[in-house]
Amino acid sequence: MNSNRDLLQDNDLAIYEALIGEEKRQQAGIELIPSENYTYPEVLAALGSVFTNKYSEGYPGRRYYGGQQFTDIIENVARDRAKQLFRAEHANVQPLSGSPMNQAVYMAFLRPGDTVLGMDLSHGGHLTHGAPVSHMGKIYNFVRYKTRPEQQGSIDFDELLKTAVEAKPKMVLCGYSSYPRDYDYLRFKEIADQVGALTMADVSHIGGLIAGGAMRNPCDAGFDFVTTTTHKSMRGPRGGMILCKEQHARIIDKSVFPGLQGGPHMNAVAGVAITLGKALQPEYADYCRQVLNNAQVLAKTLLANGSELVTGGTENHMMVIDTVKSFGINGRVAEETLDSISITTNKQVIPDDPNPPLRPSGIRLGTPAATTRGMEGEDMKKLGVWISEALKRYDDQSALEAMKTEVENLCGKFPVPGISD
Ligand code: DSN
Repeated sequence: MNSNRDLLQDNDLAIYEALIGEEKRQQAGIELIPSENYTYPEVLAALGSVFTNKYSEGYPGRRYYGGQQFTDIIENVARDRAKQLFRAEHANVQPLSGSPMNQAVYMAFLRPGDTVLGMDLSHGGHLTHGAPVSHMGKIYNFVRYKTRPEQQGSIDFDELLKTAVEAKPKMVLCGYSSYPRDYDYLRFKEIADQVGALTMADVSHIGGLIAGGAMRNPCDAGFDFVTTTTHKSMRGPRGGMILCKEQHARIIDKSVFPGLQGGPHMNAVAGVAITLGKALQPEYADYCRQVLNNAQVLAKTLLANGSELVTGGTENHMMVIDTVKSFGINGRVAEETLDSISITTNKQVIPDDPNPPLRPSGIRLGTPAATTRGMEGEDMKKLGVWISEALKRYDDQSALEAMKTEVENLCGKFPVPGISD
């Protein structure tokens, strides 16, 4: 019998060839975008399974369509594993991804015009945390707080308290997509309690690292809502989860469905269940520690070779290089230069960036994907030196070509999970 892949080759050559091209690209180079990872082969199997055929509006035991005996099993397993890993009272595993996940929380507990304290986008916050270009930023009144990049990116909590007293927010939101530090969640909670606000942490980037015990867990600090995507450090399929206190469970579930979404993607929910099962294994804690160790080595190598890092270093899996200050090139040129040596990163705004988002002043890098491939400290040192050399010699084609060969030789030793020869 033909494999699914043979069928694809026979019946849709354009898509087949793009798939083969993407596999070759992923295998030949290294993924250093901090929000990306290589998922488990078991998750790829679930994503391509018959669960994709099923509509499952509602929740286990309370569905609107028949035929749910197996979808109920996977959703219950996913919810139980999520609660166990995060020490959460309730878990909703249906959000299709990060943005709807956050919208479902806002729409459940805020009214249009309500005030939310959220981290400024250029300081590392996310679009859905109130950036003026997002619909969320238009519906709610986001008051932005900033970090102190020159003081290791710390948050000025005295200032935050003053802002909270003045703004009287309904919700205090923390979380980030480009902030290389950890948070003191208890301080956020204290401030929220002082002004009677709800607390929400969007830990999408570090959800996996929290599940693996390598970073602080806002559920332990008594946050009302903790949201996380499942495809970043967690290594799962694309999706989102909302963890909350039991007292909010009914309202959150209603907000996800029927409030915001229709049928959940049950093939992805199966993948989330598998991913959370992996995160419960002892090896997963080792993986998370190695992600952080690799980030330390990469950051130190970059610093030693001429990079200026936003906040001066990292406490998590990511770092941001100010490429304008360090090498006199903007983030777009830096991203393209590294692409040309098979190292994938992304251009990134830095705090209060004077440059626009498509030509910002930096790039963002992270270690979850490289760690998944089995890379360790010595490999990070090599990558750190090549990145620095490439950014210094961005207009030297022959030097870049030589580095590309070295990068691809290294990557050849670390197969991408789920891609066969
Ligand atoms: N696109 C994600 C990231 O790269 O951080 C956030 O949504």
